[in-house]
Amino acid sequence: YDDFLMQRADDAHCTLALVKPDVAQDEQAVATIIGRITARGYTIKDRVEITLSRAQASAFYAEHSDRPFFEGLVAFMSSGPTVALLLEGDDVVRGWRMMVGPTSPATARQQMPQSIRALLGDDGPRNAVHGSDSAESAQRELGFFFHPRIQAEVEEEPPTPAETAV
Ligand code: IDP
Repeated sequence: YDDFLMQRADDAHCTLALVKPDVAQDEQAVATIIGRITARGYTIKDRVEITLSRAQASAFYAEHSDRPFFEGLVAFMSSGPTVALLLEGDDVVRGWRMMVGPTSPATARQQMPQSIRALLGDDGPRNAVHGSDSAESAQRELGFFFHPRIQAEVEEEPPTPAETAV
C-alpha cells in the first residue's frame, strides 16, 4: 500500500469510510451503504472488518481525547465489528462526507434527510458511519486500517484484572 497511499491519498481521490459498530452487523444496512457508494460512481478498492480494541479506538480518535464524549466514543467503537472501506473516486473525500451528513443524526434528519446518518444513525456517538474530513486525514486513517505495519504499531492495553482472572 505504500505506493498506492502515497500517490493517491494526497489528492482527495481516495478516502476512508467506516461502517461503525451500531450498523456493521446489519447486513442490509451495509448493503444499502455500499449500494449508495457505487451508485454515486465511487469504487470500493478494499474492505476489511475489524473489532477495534480500546487502544486502537483511542488512537484512531486521539484528537478528541479531551472531549467529554471521548470515553463513550471509545467504548462504542470497541463494542463490536467495524467495516472499513477504501473508497476511490473523483473528489471522494468531500463527496463521501456529503453522503454521510452532519455528525448528529438528529441534525442530519432535520438538515440532510437523504444522508446516511439521517437514515441509519441513532444518537451520540452511534451515528452509523465515518468519513475522513480531509485528504490528509484520509491518508493517515487509510494507513490505520489498511496498512498492516501501522496497524501493528498501535500498542495494546494490558488486559484488565477481570480478563486475566481464571
Ligand atoms: P465527524 O465524525 O462528523 O467528523 P467528529 O467531530 O470528528 O465528527 O467526532 C467524531 C465522532 O465522535 C462522531 O462521529 C461521533 O461518533 C462522536 N461524537 C462527536 N460529537 C459528539 C457528541 O457531542 N456526543 C457524542 N458523540 C459525539
